[in-house]
Amino acid sequence: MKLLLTSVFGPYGVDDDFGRKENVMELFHNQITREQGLFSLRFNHQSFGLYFLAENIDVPTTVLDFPSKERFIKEIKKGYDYVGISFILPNFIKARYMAEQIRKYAPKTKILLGGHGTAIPGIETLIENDNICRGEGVKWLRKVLGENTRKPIHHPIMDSVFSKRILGMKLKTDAAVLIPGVGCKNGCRFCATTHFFEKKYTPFFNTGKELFDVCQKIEKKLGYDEFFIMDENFLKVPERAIELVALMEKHNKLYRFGIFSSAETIKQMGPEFLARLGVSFLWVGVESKHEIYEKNRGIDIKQMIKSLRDHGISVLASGILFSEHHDQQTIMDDIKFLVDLESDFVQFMGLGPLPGTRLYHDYDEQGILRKDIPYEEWHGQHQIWFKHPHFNLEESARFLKDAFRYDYDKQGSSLLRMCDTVLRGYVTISRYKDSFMQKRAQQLKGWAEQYRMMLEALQRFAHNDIVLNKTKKIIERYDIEFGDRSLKQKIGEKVASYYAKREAIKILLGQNHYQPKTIIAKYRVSVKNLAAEALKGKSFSNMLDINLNWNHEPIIVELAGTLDKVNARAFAKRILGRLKKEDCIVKLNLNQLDAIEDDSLKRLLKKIKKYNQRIQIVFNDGVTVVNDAFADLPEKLKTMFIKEELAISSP
Ligand code: B12
Ligand code: SF4
Repeated sequence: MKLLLTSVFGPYGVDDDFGRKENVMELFHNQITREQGLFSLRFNHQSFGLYFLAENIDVPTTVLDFPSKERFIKEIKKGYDYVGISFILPNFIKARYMAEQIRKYAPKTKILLGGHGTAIPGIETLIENDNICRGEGVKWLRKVLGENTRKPIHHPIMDSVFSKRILGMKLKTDAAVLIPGVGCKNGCRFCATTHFFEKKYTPFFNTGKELFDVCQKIEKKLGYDEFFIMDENFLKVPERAIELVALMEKHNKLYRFGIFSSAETIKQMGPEFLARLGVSFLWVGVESKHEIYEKNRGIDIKQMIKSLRDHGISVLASGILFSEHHDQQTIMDDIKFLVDLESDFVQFMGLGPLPGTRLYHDYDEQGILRKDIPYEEWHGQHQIWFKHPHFNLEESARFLKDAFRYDYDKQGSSLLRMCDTVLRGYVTISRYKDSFMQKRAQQLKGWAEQYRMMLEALQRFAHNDIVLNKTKKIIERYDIEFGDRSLKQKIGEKVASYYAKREAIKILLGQNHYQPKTIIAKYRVSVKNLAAEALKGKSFSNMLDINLNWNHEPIIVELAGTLDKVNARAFAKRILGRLKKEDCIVKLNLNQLDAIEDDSLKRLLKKIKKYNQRIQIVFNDGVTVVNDAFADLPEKLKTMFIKEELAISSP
């Protein structure tokens, strides 16, 4: 049995038949630092759910993340028993198209749908499918595949981000993702995740010890000591976090974490605990200056954020625009309130009634949902999709953009604010006397020294006087605290400024749109298929696909796609290696080739000719591209072909 798990296809964040330019596949650049120009933090996240599922089932599985349409179609043609598509609401139309392609090119394959998009009303009939997973997927998938649903959970070992760029500099990933569980029991009216997971928390790892073991495993494999915790409300299970800190102290591990947590849990644990835990980044839902949500009742959020930043924790305060209480004046009160909190990051999100939520249900009953707006536009970073008494669609897009711009104009870039936070953290934590906190202080100092190298670029490219003065003050404080910059730092500054300038030019030329690369990961692929992969190697261009029938005598190698000079050379090298090592006979079938570039076939044959006693090359007369290339071959190479119809089964 074979399973393919796939995300929706790209390109992302472009205006086309399947998506919109505002729906960018980058967390910060999409909805946080989007108006911060060259200071916007750029990186991609893998589709974690897919890898998490693949890691926790027994079936041979391929994960295809961020494919192109063509790459996806090529993959499904390999004949999977199941293809699982993970999608969210704004990617509905992509998921529908993909399911149609599966029915067309792989009619025997069963289609599984999963992810938040499955909350769409009537999804059963809107997208071709054989089964739909609404909610937690591991248990569900194990059940569908007839596996033991009670087996322990294995955490995948994977980076938290890739293609990281700051000031246009490509940086190595230095953090892994940690997924302790899904869902949140707080049940906020607008929140898609709490509703999708039935207003409860499903832990994958119940104790601090279990999480600590996962961290150690990841550290051993990847060498990272930093983790991004993908859990909607990590501190909501305080015992787990407390045990984790105790183990870190006991084993002298200075792990650092980025987390999401709600204000009531942060208040309960306090900034000192969070600093001890090593929280370097904290995402909190402030939503509005009015205490509409239980989680924020009676909490002085401004004071809380100040205190967290004083402990070296960069805070992201998230706010909602176009709530019921907003008119053109009160919305400004909320925007100003959020900016005045002085957090490192501010996310403004347009109120979005998403299927499955109480908000959606209420608005549907009131008849104010704009169901005429296609789902591609239901993403929260452009226009609203409901009738608001005080904002029309164009106004909603304008207010949202202006809110981000206002934050940037008043507070400068988030990068600048992070420079401030690490320094403040170092100063505060240094005052703690116990040895663990002393080590934390040294860790912050190390980070501050790194951040310091960006200050010159931040000053040079400051976009207004407020920000320029703010930057100068931060530079002065760094100078007072750490004295002169080292030679290494001075060189680092120049490098950062050079890249920043380059990035500024790229932005002017509109060349700063980046797409995530396609990622293919294989799980439990059989020895036979692994051998095929080894033979194929990593150097081949994506255009050539090789299928191998290892159990056949002779061994059958089927080439599909496009043969070009580069992959022909690489393939020849591999096959020669095999023939040299093993006394085998290889039958090379060219029937599936769509194109043969220039004289690449001639080059391939010349290279492998010395084994012509053990190589048989076949193709059917009807295959025009091969026929044409064959006709151009010198006579002595033509003798390598055998005239025979082949019934070949691919692995
Ligand atoms: C990481 C993330 C991203 C990454 C995407 C990475 C990627 N490669 O896709 C980034 C930052 C780029 C992103 C962008 C956006 N995101 Co986002 N994102 C998340 C986030 C924070 C975590 C997702 C995650 O990995 N969770 C952990 C895994 C384990 O959980 P999971 O994905 O839900 O998977 C589980 C189940 O759903 C199920 N499952 C999932 N897929 C499948 C498939 C099959 C076959 C099966 C059987 C089961 C299954 O099994 C898994 C294990 O239980 C969620 C919020 C959240 N905490 O879940 C929002 C969330 C998914 N995003 C959301 C949205 C709306 C967006 C954006 C439109 C931006 C925005 N306005 O918020 C853009 C869209 C970008 C685009 N062009 O597509 C919404 C989706 C709402 C909805 N109803 O569809 C969420 C829920 C946040 C929210 N607003 O509430 N996002
Ligand atoms: S606290 Fe956060 S994650 Fe939990 S329900 Fe509310 S908005 Fe959602």
